[in-house]
Amino acid sequence: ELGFFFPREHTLAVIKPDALEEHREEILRRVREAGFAVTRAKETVLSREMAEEFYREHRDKPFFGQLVEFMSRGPCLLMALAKENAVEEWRAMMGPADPARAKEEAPDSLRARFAADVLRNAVHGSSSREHASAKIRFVFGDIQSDQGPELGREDRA
Ligand code: RTP
Ligand code: MG
Repeated sequence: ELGFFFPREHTLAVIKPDALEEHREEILRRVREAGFAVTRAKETVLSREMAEEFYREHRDKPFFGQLVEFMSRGPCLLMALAKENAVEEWRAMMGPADPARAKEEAPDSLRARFAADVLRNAVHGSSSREHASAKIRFVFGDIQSDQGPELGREDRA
Protein backbone atom coordinates (compact mmCIF):
# COMPACT_ATOMS: atom_id res chain seq x y z
CA GLU A 1 0.00 0.00 0.00
CA LEU A 2 1.63 3.21 -1.23
CA GLY A 3 0.07 5.21 1.61
CA PHE A 4 2.64 3.67 3.90
CA PHE A 5 5.52 5.19 1.96
CA PHE A 6 3.82 8.38 0.75
CA PRO A 7 1.45 9.44 3.50
CA ARG A 8 -1.43 11.30 2.02
CA GLU A 9 -3.07 14.55 3.00
CA HIS A 10 -6.32 14.28 4.93
CA THR A 11 -9.43 16.40 5.09
CA LEU A 12 -12.48 16.26 7.31
CA ALA A 13 -15.67 15.75 5.33
CA VAL A 14 -19.23 15.66 6.61
CA ILE A 15 -22.37 14.44 4.91
CA LYS A 16 -25.00 16.67 6.51
CA PRO A 17 -28.30 15.28 7.88
CA ASP A 18 -30.64 15.85 4.94
CA ALA A 19 -28.19 14.54 2.37
CA LEU A 20 -27.28 11.55 4.51
CA GLU A 21 -30.91 10.55 4.75
CA GLU A 22 -31.63 10.94 1.05
CA HIS A 23 -28.40 10.52 -0.89
CA ARG A 24 -25.97 8.54 1.26
CA GLU A 25 -25.10 5.83 -1.25
CA GLU A 26 -24.70 8.12 -4.22
CA ILE A 27 -22.45 10.52 -2.31
CA LEU A 28 -20.31 7.69 -0.94
CA ARG A 29 -20.03 6.22 -4.41
CA ARG A 30 -18.75 9.56 -5.71
CA VAL A 31 -16.28 9.78 -2.83
CA ARG A 32 -14.85 6.37 -3.75
CA GLU A 33 -14.85 7.06 -7.49
CA ALA A 34 -12.90 10.28 -6.90
CA GLY A 35 -10.17 8.19 -5.29
CA PHE A 36 -10.57 9.23 -1.67
CA ALA A 37 -9.83 6.65 1.01
CA VAL A 38 -12.15 6.84 4.00
CA THR A 39 -9.67 6.30 6.84
CA ARG A 40 -12.09 7.08 9.67
CA ALA A 41 -15.86 7.39 9.76
CA LYS A 42 -18.36 8.13 12.48
CA GLU A 43 -22.10 8.38 12.09
CA THR A 44 -23.64 10.36 14.89
CA VAL A 45 -26.25 12.90 15.86
CA LEU A 46 -24.28 15.97 16.91
CA SER A 47 -25.47 17.58 20.11
CA ARG A 48 -26.16 21.30 19.86
CA GLU A 49 -22.99 21.85 21.89
CA MET A 50 -20.90 19.78 19.46
CA ALA A 51 -22.40 21.56 16.45
CA GLU A 52 -21.68 24.94 18.08
CA GLU A 53 -18.08 23.91 18.73
CA PHE A 54 -17.66 22.42 15.25
CA TYR A 55 -18.79 25.67 13.59
CA ARG A 56 -17.41 28.03 16.23
CA GLU A 57 -15.70 30.23 13.63
CA HIS A 58 -19.19 31.14 12.39
CA ARG A 59 -20.62 31.98 15.83
CA ASP A 60 -21.11 35.67 15.01
CA LYS A 61 -22.81 35.06 11.66
CA PRO A 62 -26.54 35.71 11.35
CA PHE A 63 -27.15 32.11 10.22
CA PHE A 64 -25.33 30.48 13.17
CA GLY A 65 -28.48 29.50 15.10
CA GLN A 66 -30.08 27.92 12.02
CA LEU A 67 -26.85 26.15 11.16
CA VAL A 68 -26.53 24.59 14.62
CA GLU A 69 -30.19 23.56 14.60
CA PHE A 70 -29.84 21.99 11.15
CA MET A 71 -26.58 20.14 11.89
CA SER A 72 -27.96 18.60 15.10
CA ARG A 73 -31.33 17.60 13.68
CA GLY A 74 -30.35 14.06 12.63
CA PRO A 75 -27.37 11.81 11.98
CA CYS A 76 -24.33 13.19 10.14
CA LEU A 77 -21.60 11.06 8.62
CA LEU A 78 -18.20 12.47 9.59
CA MET A 79 -15.23 11.13 7.62
CA ALA A 80 -11.49 11.56 7.46
CA LEU A 81 -10.70 11.41 3.73
CA ALA A 82 -7.21 10.73 2.44
CA LYS A 83 -5.86 11.60 -0.97
CA GLU A 84 -3.08 13.67 -2.44
CA ASN A 85 -4.25 17.31 -2.18
CA ALA A 86 -7.34 16.10 -0.28
CA VAL A 87 -8.37 19.46 1.20
CA GLU A 88 -8.51 21.27 -2.12
CA GLU A 89 -9.91 18.33 -4.06
CA TRP A 90 -12.78 17.77 -1.65
CA ARG A 91 -13.63 21.50 -1.69
CA ALA A 92 -13.67 21.40 -5.49
CA MET A 93 -15.84 18.31 -5.47
CA MET A 94 -18.33 19.97 -3.07
CA GLY A 95 -18.65 23.16 -5.13
CA PRO A 96 -19.74 26.57 -3.79
CA ALA A 97 -21.84 26.70 -0.59
CA ASP A 98 -24.83 28.20 -2.43
CA PRO A 99 -26.35 25.65 -4.82
CA ALA A 100 -27.48 28.41 -7.21
CA ARG A 101 -23.85 29.35 -7.66
CA ALA A 102 -22.80 25.70 -7.68
CA LYS A 103 -25.12 24.95 -10.59
CA GLU A 104 -23.60 27.84 -12.55
CA GLU A 105 -19.96 27.35 -11.68
CA ALA A 106 -19.59 23.66 -10.89
CA PRO A 107 -22.53 21.73 -12.34
CA ASP A 108 -20.96 18.34 -11.56
CA SER A 109 -20.33 19.21 -7.92
CA LEU A 110 -22.03 17.55 -4.96
CA ARG A 111 -23.79 20.76 -3.96
CA ALA A 112 -25.05 21.42 -7.47
CA ARG A 113 -26.60 17.98 -7.39
CA PHE A 114 -27.66 17.47 -3.74
CA ALA A 115 -27.93 20.82 -1.92
CA ALA A 116 -31.43 22.05 -1.07
CA ASP A 117 -30.33 25.62 -0.32
CA VAL A 118 -27.35 27.59 1.02
CA LEU A 119 -27.93 26.28 4.57
CA ARG A 120 -28.90 22.68 3.79
CA ASN A 121 -26.08 22.22 1.35
CA ALA A 122 -25.38 18.50 1.67
CA VAL A 123 -21.71 18.41 2.61
CA HIS A 124 -18.95 20.10 4.58
CA GLY A 125 -15.22 20.14 4.00
CA SER A 126 -12.30 21.75 5.79
CA SER A 127 -11.00 24.90 4.12
CA SER A 128 -7.30 24.40 4.96
CA ARG A 129 -4.90 21.71 6.15
CA GLU A 130 -4.74 23.43 9.54
CA HIS A 131 -8.51 23.33 9.90
CA ALA A 132 -8.54 19.74 8.71
CA SER A 133 -6.07 18.69 11.42
CA ALA A 134 -8.02 20.52 14.11
CA LYS A 135 -11.39 19.13 13.05
CA ILE A 136 -10.11 15.59 12.63
CA ARG A 137 -8.70 15.79 16.15
CA PHE A 138 -11.99 17.21 17.39
CA VAL A 139 -14.05 14.44 15.80
CA PHE A 140 -11.77 11.42 16.07
CA GLY A 141 -9.46 12.45 18.87
CA ASP A 142 -6.10 11.23 17.77
CA ILE A 143 -5.17 11.55 14.09
CA GLN A 144 -3.99 14.54 12.11
CA SER A 145 -4.24 15.65 8.51
CA ASP A 146 -0.50 15.65 8.05
CA GLN A 147 0.06 12.25 9.51
CA GLY A 148 3.06 9.96 9.51
CA PRO A 149 3.26 6.29 8.58
CA GLU A 150 0.97 5.25 11.46
CA LEU A 151 -2.07 6.13 9.40
CA GLY A 152 -0.66 4.32 6.39
CA ARG A 153 -0.73 1.14 8.42
CA GLU A 154 -4.27 1.79 9.48
CA ASP A 155 -5.27 2.43 5.87
CA ARG A 156 -4.35 -1.11 4.97
CA ALA A 157 -6.49 -2.69 7.66
P1 RTP B 1 -17.45 28.30 1.59
O1 RTP B 1 -16.65 28.73 2.79
O2 RTP B 1 -16.64 27.87 0.43
O3 RTP B 1 -18.50 29.32 1.22
O4 RTP B 1 -18.27 26.98 1.99
P2 RTP B 1 -18.67 26.59 3.44
O5 RTP B 1 -19.40 25.30 3.43
O6 RTP B 1 -17.45 26.63 4.31
O7 RTP B 1 -19.73 27.69 3.81
P3 RTP B 1 -19.62 28.90 4.82
O8 RTP B 1 -20.04 30.14 4.10
O9 RTP B 1 -18.28 28.91 5.47
O10 RTP B 1 -20.75 28.57 5.88
C1 RTP B 1 -20.71 27.37 6.63
C2 RTP B 1 -22.05 26.68 6.52
O11 RTP B 1 -23.07 27.50 7.06
C3 RTP B 1 -24.28 27.34 6.32
N1 RTP B 1 -24.70 28.63 5.75
N2 RTP B 1 -25.93 29.09 5.83
N3 RTP B 1 -28.28 30.69 5.64
C4 RTP B 1 -27.13 31.11 5.09
O12 RTP B 1 -27.05 32.16 4.49
C5 RTP B 1 -25.95 30.27 5.22
N4 RTP B 1 -24.74 30.55 4.77
C6 RTP B 1 -23.95 29.51 5.10
C7 RTP B 1 -24.02 26.32 5.24
O13 RTP B 1 -24.42 25.05 5.74
C8 RTP B 1 -22.52 26.41 5.08
O14 RTP B 1 -21.98 25.24 4.52
MG1 MG C 1 -16.39 28.20 5.01
